[in-house]
Amino acid sequence: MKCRKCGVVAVINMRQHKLALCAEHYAEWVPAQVQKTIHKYQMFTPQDRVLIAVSGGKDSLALWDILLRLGYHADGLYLGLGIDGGIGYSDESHRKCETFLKSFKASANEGIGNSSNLEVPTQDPVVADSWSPKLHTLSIPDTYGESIPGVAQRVRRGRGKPCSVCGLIKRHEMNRLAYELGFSVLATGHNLDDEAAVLFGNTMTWQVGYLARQGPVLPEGDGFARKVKPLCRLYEREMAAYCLVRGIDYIYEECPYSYGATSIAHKELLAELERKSPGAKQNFYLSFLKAREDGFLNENRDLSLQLHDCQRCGQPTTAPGLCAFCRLWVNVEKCT
Ligand code: Q46
Ligand code: ZN
Ligand code: ZN
Repeated sequence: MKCRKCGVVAVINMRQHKLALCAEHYAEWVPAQVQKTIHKYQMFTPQDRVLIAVSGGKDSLALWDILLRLGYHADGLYLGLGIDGGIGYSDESHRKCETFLKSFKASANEGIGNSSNLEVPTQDPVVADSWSPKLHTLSIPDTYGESIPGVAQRVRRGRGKPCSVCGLIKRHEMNRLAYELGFSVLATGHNLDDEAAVLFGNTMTWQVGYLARQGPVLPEGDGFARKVKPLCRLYEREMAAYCLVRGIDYIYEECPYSYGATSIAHKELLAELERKSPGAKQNFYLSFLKAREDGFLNENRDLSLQLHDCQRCGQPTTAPGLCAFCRLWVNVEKCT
């Protein structure tokens, strides 16, 4: 298989695009696709400060690399969850984020990586000169006195499987930190496989509320940063290939609690469909977005939700009193 652009040996063949590319052209094609997504869904502009939730995995580190190469002001946010799983999972994933930033800065100083062929958006020159990316780190056990698996052990919500409390805590803390650190946008590395699997799950049970909120952009609201998913049109394998061609070292191990998740079963089903019919996943997700845009879910309905300020942390919540995050910690304190 040869690169469509230059004819040398291709490193990836994307059957859904009928496109094969060599390493060099692939490393340029991916940021160009991401830039198109950012533009199409009006995610952010070069004037925005973007906070990326980085986990040390391939998607979030690839996203950080791409946004920096495109010239955006993007910092990383790492949340230490206190997960060991016999492999020192949290420590190792934190190290991968630190190593990424160090090597990105080193190669940027040597002028590697910021390909002149990339369409770099115009920046505010004052900010561009003085700005340099940072990794913000917050450890949940150090801040709140308990790790995620520890919280899950104590409260009924997460017994045996910490993902539910983990999701709740991560959402709350990412939102809080984006706000406190003055970022207008919070970006996550969800790829098309993730989004298609979530869509599949929500469709199986017709979760209309979730479907109405599932999209590449969740607009900002009172006390909520705008949330965006710039990789939502790229396949998971494409992100792995991007890390490979860019030399990004990421944590290969999944979180030890991810095994057996329903979303993994849904991913396997969709992968089977994709094998038989290249582009099936992409069609499923992008047609949904189109239908949503056309008003199929009457999106505005949910936006009129009445929000209250949580009495403890001040973040918006749908019920008066405490938000789910604060109720969780009150329960943990009760069980101490
Ligand atoms: S980190 Fe947390 Fe995931 Fe691990 S405990 Fe579950 S939700 S699987 S993205
Ligand atoms: Zn090529
Ligand atoms: Zn609260």
